[in-house]
Amino acid sequence: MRVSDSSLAQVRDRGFTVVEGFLDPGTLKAAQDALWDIYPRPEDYFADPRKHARWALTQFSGVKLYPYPSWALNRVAVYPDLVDAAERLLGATDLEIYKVELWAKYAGAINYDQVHHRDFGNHSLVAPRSDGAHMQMTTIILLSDVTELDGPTKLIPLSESRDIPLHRHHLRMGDLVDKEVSAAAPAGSLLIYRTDVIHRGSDFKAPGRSRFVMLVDFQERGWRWNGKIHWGDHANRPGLREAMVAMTPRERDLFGFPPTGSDYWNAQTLTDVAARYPGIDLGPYGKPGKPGARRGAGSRAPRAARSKGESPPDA
Ligand SMILES: O=C(O)CCC(=O)C(=O)O
Repeated sequence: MRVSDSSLAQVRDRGFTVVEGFLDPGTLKAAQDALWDIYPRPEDYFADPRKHARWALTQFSGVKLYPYPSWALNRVAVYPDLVDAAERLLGATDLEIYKVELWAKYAGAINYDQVHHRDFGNHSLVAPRSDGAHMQMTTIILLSDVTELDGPTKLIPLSESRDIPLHRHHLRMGDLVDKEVSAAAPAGSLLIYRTDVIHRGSDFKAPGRSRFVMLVDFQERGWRWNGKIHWGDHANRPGLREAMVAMTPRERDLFGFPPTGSDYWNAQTLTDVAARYPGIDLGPYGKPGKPGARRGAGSRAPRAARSKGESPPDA
């Protein structure tokens, strides 16, 4: 579902919004089914929690970084309406996905209550601009129903926190608890929030409950003091190769893959990248040639020489 302008205005003004029915039913069902390649099904977990102790060591034990073994999960991060919302909220098309995590929580595994915090503390070296310029867009996509019993995210509207200096990104719980808005919503819903919004994860309120979400964070490329992950560090992990093959050039670009028209692309790189990602369609980037002679480190031709001798094949 396309995120409405009024929902995006709510992110700018209140700091967050919840969009119900965001994922289409087919995408949601396929992603839910694929969760069990990674996590114990709730009935298996609760049959004997001691057998699944690895998910209960800390409240972050259920966090799994992108990529995942299946396209059904990997595609959620580049869901077209999510990318569209990021472009419209951030007012830019040169975007990057700077973090994707899946997070499973099981009631009773551990106490999932968090202190109030602002996410920029570990998404940026500095502080967000309060005028919203170059905002980072953080999201939580619900892959299971999250009722008040299921540890919903609790958020404080910006209007209630304007007097709390930004440098305080972790706060002891106080009167703000009374101002919390719960992001309880059905599976398939999307929570968008800003990194200067005070919020917290909360614990389950009943036994036998579980919560599965995917967190996908976007930012405008170029502000190098912001970010969390370099995807090159994850390129050899299962699922990334298949994801790069399945994605469009635009979707790959969100992970830092060289875009069409980049002077990275030449006959040699087209051939070698095609060999690294069997099945990938590199047509939009140019025409492959014979593998080029490999240059050793330090022998990179200066830019002027490269543009003469190695112009992109479609240039
Ligand atoms: O799990 C949640 O609902 C929120 C988690 C969170 O805010 C965090 O870990 O920074």
